[in-house]
Parts: sequence; C-alpha cells; structure tokens
Amino acid sequence: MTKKLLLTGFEPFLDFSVNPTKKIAGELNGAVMGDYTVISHVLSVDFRKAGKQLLQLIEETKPDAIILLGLAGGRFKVNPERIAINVNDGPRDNQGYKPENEVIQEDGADGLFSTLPISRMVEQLQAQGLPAEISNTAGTYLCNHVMYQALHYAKANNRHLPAGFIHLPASHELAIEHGKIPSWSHDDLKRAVIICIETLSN
Ligand code: PCA
Repeated sequence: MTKKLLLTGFEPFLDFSVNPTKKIAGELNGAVMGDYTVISHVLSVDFRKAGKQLLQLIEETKPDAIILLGLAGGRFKVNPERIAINVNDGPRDNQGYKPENEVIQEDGADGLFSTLPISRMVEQLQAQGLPAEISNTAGTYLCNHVMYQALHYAKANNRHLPAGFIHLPASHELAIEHGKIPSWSHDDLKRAVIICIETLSN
C-alpha cells in the first residue's frame, strides 16, 4: 500500500485569470510517485473558508504528507517556503474580504517551520535543471494562511508528517496577460512539482 500525499492548488485570484497550481494539482490527482499516491484538491482564495476546507480534507484523507501549492506571480524560481507566520493581512480575497494584522490562531506560535525536506527539494530541482531557492517568506495572504493552518494542525494533533508549502512562478499563459512578470512553461512547473514529490521518498 502506498502512502497518501495531499496535494492542493488554489483557484484563480486578484488579477490572475488562471492559477497554474489548480491545473497541476488536477493533472497529478491519482498519480503514484515513489512511496505516495497523490490526492489533489483545489482550495478557495477565501480567508474565512480556506483553512476549514484544508482541515476537513486532512481529517477526511488522513494524509501521510501534505504539499500545498500556490502561485507567486513575479517570482523567478520555484520556492519551497521555510516558514509560515501567524498573521492574515494583504489584498482582498475572492469574497472581497481584506484582513489587517489579524491573528490566524489565537493560541498559535508566531511562526511555524515547514516540515518538508526543503533543502533537498531545492538541490534536486537544481540538479535536474530547474531554478529553485528556499524562500523565507510565504507572505501574509492565503498561501501563508493555509501553510500556517496545516502546520498548526499537525503540531496540535501530534502528527509528525512532512507538510509545507511551495510557491511557483507564473506560467507563460499568465505572463502573456501581465506583460511584466517572469514565467515558466506549464510542463516545467509540473515537472518541478513532481521532483518535489519524489524527494519525499528518497
Ligand atoms: N497564491 C496566493 C494565494 C493563492 C495563490 O495561488 C498567495 O501567494 O498567497
């Protein structure tokens, strides 16, 4: 029996009309990679909903590992995130809600570190020709929010599982719309996610 990997992407948000992470999560659903079978879902860009959605998915699927994906339009490399912080802030979500300096979990730590093998992910990506770097901030928007929620849940429930977040640069499709953001081909973005998943097994 393979282990279960919960893989999530996000729906489109702000002025990004598509979200490559939604497509990649969908395409990898059911795939078997190394020790893991992928179970994919798409999260809402909604501060009041995304955390609940994710925790429900964790309860239902009981994953052995969690990789959350998000788009970081403007970044050049694939960025496994090092840390999530206990704050919601930033632009409006898809429901028009705009938090300011909000705490995510009243009793939570200020910051929670990724439990994914982020250094090895970067090494493997670069070894296979894909630019990658650990990022030291996942921002304060939805991506940081769900990363924090997943790590807080794992800690509170004593679940020692690899969990964390990976930000992807824009796809060419998005860069055509935006004009001034760096972009990658969809195939390279997807290959990067596959390499990260494989890193969990070796
Ligand atoms: N990226 C946003 C939220 C959804 C997504 O794909 C972020 O970086 O917070």
